[in-house]
Amino acid sequence: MAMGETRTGNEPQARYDVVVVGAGFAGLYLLHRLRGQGLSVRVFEQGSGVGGTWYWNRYPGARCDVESMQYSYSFSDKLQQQWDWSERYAPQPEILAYANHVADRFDLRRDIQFDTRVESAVFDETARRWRVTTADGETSSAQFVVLATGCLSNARMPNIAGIADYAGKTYHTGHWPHEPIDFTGQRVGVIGTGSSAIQSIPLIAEQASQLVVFQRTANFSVPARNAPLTPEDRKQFRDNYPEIRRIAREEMRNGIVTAPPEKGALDEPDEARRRNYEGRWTRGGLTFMAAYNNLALEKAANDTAADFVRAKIAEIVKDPVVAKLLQPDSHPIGSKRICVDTDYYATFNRDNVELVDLRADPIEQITRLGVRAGDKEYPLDAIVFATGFDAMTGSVAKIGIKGRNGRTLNAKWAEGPRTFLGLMSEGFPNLFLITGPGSPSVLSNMIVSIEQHVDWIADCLADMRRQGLDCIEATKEAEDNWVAHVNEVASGTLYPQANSWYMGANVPGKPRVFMPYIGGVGVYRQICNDVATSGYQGFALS
Ligand code: N01
Repeated sequence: MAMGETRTGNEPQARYDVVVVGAGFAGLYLLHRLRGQGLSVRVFEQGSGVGGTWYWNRYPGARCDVESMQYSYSFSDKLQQQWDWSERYAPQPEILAYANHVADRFDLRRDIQFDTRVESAVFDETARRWRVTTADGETSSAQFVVLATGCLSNARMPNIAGIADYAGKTYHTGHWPHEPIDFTGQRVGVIGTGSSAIQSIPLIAEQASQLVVFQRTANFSVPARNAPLTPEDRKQFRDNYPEIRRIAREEMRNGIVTAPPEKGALDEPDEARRRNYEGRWTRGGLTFMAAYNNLALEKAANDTAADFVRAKIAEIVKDPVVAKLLQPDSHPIGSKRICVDTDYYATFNRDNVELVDLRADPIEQITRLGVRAGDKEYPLDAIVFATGFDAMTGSVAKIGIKGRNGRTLNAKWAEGPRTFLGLMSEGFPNLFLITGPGSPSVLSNMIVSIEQHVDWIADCLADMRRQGLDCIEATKEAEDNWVAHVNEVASGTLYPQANSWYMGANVPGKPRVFMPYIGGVGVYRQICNDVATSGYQGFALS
């Protein structure tokens, strides 16, 4: 209960200017910004600590696929000058330590309520305030609610018959236990071959006596080439941070600084193109996809990169039958999030690793002993579900959100999420989303997008306060136009060709809509800034 509040009847137990849901990277920075503006803020976090995705995803090998010096906050120069990242790609424990450091450094914990799941948020049209109820029945009243719930935070267990009968241990990569798990001497099955699986499989294979990988769709992965960062590496960034951060925000499509490609893949002779891909493969990392400017746009161009990676897989994996199964053939490269690995494909050369092709032999059921696929039972001591998330909308959908006229957000989004700028949805006044559907979000360096949204929202609340306004809502017209624009931009790319979580295709029954905005973070930032400076065109303020 807030200081000085008393409880009367059906009155909410506490009043805040802003309730924030989630204490991941978005929630932490938002709390810092809003508190700096003198607002009363309460953050509800269902975990027992800060860090969001980095709090939950503790599976072996978990690390960020965006380089540490860029996957970090820019809002505090002292912080970016002082924090020492140890490796090119920081491992999960280090990113979590960084989130904890930020929470302590900016004294954030006193306004965060841990182990508290928000169950509902209901808009009271008379009071023009949100009533927020947590799972333990506590209620609070807030003028604004911000959903900083994360895009990949609702771990998804597949609906496979028999899971409850299984006698061994089960794990989900997105909900990994806090204590270290030792698979030494065990027969382990991993279901799924997305980024989480691709990072954890090589390490699990080193411990397990036998590892069975159940693959439904092969994925493209490029080597991370992770390495320790030297003091010189760090200095190079630190000396140039203002410019590096500016370029990331304003000039890059995905918020990661890299030399922008000038040519299309077919504008070069075969040999030059092969050298380009080879150089990027050797340097490692996500910038492989920045080799040419049309890889996400033209299938023939995309095929050149896909063929290059397929050839690499064939080179690395000794058994040609296994190599063939590992070569993706059902989606353009990059149309599903490309993976970044350390020794993923080479792991299949180990004697203790077996690949099961679920396209030929689908999982029939999970038995007491293990997994049955294609008439064969694989006895297992443990099963790791690396089966992904109900992405972008899943965590929002779990909260009972009711806006004007009692309409729920889930009902409104039944055919797919609808927002203006990914920031607000019409009919839900004073409810903001951070990195929501309709914004660059998961297609970008998340911290760049998080900081942009937090700054925009914080500035908006400050503007409203200055002007004596207390309510903001997206207009239907602006939202309709934005949704049409998001779809139009996506349809000009190869992305919609994949059955990806970007499309909601990994969740049975979820509408197939390309959720993020693919126009690029620079373009998007400019649009958001223009909206704000035009007096919030597309929003109704009162
Ligand atoms: O999840 P995914 P993820 N039977 O959805 C399979 C980020 N991330 O946790 O493709 C059998 O990608 C599914 O098969 P299919 C990153 O943005 C980042 O790995 O649907 N298989 C797929 O192979 C990433 O994209 C980092 O046919 C089933 C897998 O499970 C996102 O998180 C690290 C199945 C799920 O892959 C999600 O990655 C980790 C079933 N019933 C994650 N259901 C880094 O920064 C699902 N699958 C490095």
